[in-house]
Amino acid sequence: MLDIVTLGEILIQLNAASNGPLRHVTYFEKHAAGAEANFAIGMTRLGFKAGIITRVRGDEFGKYIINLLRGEGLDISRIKYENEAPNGVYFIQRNYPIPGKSSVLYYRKGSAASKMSIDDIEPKYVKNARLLHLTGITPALSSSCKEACFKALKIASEASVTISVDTNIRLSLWSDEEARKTLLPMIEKANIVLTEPQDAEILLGTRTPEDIAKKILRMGPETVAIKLGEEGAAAYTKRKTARKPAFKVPTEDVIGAGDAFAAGFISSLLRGLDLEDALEIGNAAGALVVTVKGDFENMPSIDDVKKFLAAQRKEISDLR
Ligand code: KDG
Repeated sequence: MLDIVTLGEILIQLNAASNGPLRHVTYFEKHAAGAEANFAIGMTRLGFKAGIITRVRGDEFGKYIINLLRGEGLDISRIKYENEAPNGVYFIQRNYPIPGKSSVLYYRKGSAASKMSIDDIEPKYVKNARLLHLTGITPALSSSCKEACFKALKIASEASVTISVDTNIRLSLWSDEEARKTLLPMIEKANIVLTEPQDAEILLGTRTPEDIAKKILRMGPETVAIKLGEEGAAAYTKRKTARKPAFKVPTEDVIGAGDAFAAGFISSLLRGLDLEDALEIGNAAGALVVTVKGDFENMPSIDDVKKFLAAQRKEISDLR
């Protein structure tokens, strides 16, 4: 039986080997990633059994994606082949236009994963899981993907499976209005919501963590985590509030940090840890992921988290 079920696209990622505008970059490193797969890999490394629902084209890139997910220990039994459409591709441009940040260029319209539909959602697969994780990316891929997300949500909520929603708004995939119309009903069904100020501004008209949390908690979820980038993260329930600063680490590529945070945070809640520890573990996972290229490669195991936190505490006590 699986702990975690998610649905999402895994894209081929071409990560610039050098910094600056892509028009001047000659070499790229091949990776594969996708917010939901990054999360599922993170959860697997942290000791949970996760499965992903998606479609891939069975070409060389599709085989690479499948090998990678299988190698990471994910359940791939619900991945369908969709050979009439290509696998989505995206490029990562590093340290341009904003130093210290990465930006992305997608080639994913009409991709194999965008063909997912309600037929891909087998009720038993979702019902038997402990947690269904969705993000704002999959429903933005196509109307059939959106229907698939809502079908999974309905099944999970009727079967009392815990639901987590990470808003992850990508404005290159849809408009503010479409994001709002889709994500607010998803948030209403969720138990755990992860978001960030830019997304909350679109969805709720506020960027202030306390206001974001208040509004979301009023909609039904029990726990809200707000990712604050270099300022760390905050978490709220009706009774408790916690905030933890980010760890300072050398940054190679910031993409994937949010998914790592989600895995660290949610896995800790599932383990019964309190909000403070969940935030700290989420922040640790986020910090580790940004130190290497690729969106999930440095997702930590429990042992990695322990070593990282011990090293950080030593650095802090050395300062005193
Ligand atoms: O959260 C990281 C994702 O943005 C990245 O892995 C690619 O899924 C992706 C997307 O749609 O941007």
